[in-house]
Amino acid sequence: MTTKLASLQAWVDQVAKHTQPDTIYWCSGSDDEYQQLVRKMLEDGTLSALNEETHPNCYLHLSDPNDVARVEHLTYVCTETEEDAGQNNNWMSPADGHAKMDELFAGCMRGRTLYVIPYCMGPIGSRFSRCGVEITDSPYVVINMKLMTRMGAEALARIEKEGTFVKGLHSTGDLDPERRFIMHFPNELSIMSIGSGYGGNALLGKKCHALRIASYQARQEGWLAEHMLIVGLESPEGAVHYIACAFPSACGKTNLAMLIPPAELHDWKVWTLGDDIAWLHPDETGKLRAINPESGYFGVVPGTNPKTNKNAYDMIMHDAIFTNVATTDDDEPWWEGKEDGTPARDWQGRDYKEGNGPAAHPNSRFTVSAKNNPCYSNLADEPEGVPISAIVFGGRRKNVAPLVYEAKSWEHGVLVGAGTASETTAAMVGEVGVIRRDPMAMKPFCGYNFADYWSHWLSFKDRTKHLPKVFNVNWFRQNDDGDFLWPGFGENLRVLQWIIDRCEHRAGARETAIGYLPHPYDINTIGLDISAEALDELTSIDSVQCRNEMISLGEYMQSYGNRTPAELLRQQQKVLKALDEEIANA
Ligand code: OXD
Ligand code: MN
Repeated sequence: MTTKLASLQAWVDQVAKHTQPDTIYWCSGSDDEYQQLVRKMLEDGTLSALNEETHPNCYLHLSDPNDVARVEHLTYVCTETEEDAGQNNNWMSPADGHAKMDELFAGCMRGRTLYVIPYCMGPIGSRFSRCGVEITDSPYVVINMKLMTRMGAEALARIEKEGTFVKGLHSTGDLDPERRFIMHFPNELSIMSIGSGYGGNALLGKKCHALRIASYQARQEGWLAEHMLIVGLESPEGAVHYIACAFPSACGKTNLAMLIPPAELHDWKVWTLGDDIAWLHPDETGKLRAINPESGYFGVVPGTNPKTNKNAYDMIMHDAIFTNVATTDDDEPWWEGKEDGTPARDWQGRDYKEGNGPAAHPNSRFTVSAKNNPCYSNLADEPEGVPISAIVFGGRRKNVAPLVYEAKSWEHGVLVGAGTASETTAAMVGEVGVIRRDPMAMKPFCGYNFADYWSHWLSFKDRTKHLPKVFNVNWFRQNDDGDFLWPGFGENLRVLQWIIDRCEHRAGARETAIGYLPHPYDINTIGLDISAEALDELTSIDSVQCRNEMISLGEYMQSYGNRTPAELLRQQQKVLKALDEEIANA
């Protein structure tokens, strides 16, 4: 396979000339090709086979120990001016970015195969989908891309018809963190990544294309590319609502997207559309429609068990790639929180010893096709996507944020999104558990200046008639003893039920300075073991804490200078004033 698209052929030729691979291979995306690559990697040790009886067609990849997470400090957005990238991104001029990357890529594929991967983000036939081509020297990337995207011949046919595509060039290089960079050139629709074989740094369709480049394109074209799961909730009466939720990395998006209703809500059905990324477009009827650009899941493994996420647990029992998990004596994958089996070898392939830290890396991952998911929505391949009833923001917060609240308007909802902050997790290199601002859960992923991004969000007020309602949730609130107040997981459906009922104008709430909060009795707690005190705490706010939070959010937004939309600052002042009144009247 090659291509009849001259611009694509010319780019592949030029990259090959520069990187000097031994061979060039155009990926067809076929199952045979996947199997052949797996066989090759089993032979050279890139993969090892897991227990064929308990985990058919499952493989383990152990990455270099210093290449286990996204590297935000080495990730750049190369716009013409530094202001266009914003302080939310590392910036380099396009000329400097190219010079640096050209030097690093020179001859880097010697002795290796250059794989050309045409892919489509979103259903092949959807007007909302966008295509790209990733060139990589990693067969591990190829097999992951096969599960995560619509990859191969069909995508190539669309690319040849359209004539445009995002160019993604990747090489694992020598895995030296000193020579590791992930650069984005949004004006050229191109990405260059070297020195890492890890997921978000190397599977360029995901964070690099579907979020950073796509968010940039979405602003130009009038849509939104967001770090959101999409889930369909079908009530016992058969009404289905689709909601899109933006939570920072490793805060439970995959679990929520595959939620299993608790016994008392067994007559609800939950359908997964996506677990990480949503592309939202206003449609002709004034609604916001969402597609999931991905076709698989690259999820955090630790903590997955039949109680926390039975759907995920079942779907990774076959045809899955595991990265950086531990293994048992009989080659089953093992991770902290699996609650079955004992580790024999850790994520570095060493004999497991307690003093050596966790057996599975905290950011160990599974890759599976979405088709493995028992609650995969049959609308996930629908070209027109699904209409969104509610947008939900959330983070991991010990205090301040209540269990759930509803924004008072779209503009206020944008402020709520901009105020998202969360304790950091192992998904990125750096300290875990410190609070950081993560507006709309897009801090690592917005391909341009956040201030312009907030203006873009606000502009939807005039773009479409029936905007979704906006909510905020926090499953992670703790009491003074450090115990979680809310059980989370499947029980979160009770909160989603309130959200849907608010959309249907049939649930109660009380107005507070920060938004509409449920009364404790507005949350369905039938059969739930929760104390009245816990529920009271979850459904109330500490106005002084909220005031401090609002002040710090104001300072943060103002640090973006005069690009920060005045409307957002007006919304912040409004909430602050209402909090002042609440405090004065207390
Ligand atoms: C992810 C992330 O891998 O957000 O999805 O880090
Ligand atoms: Mn993510």
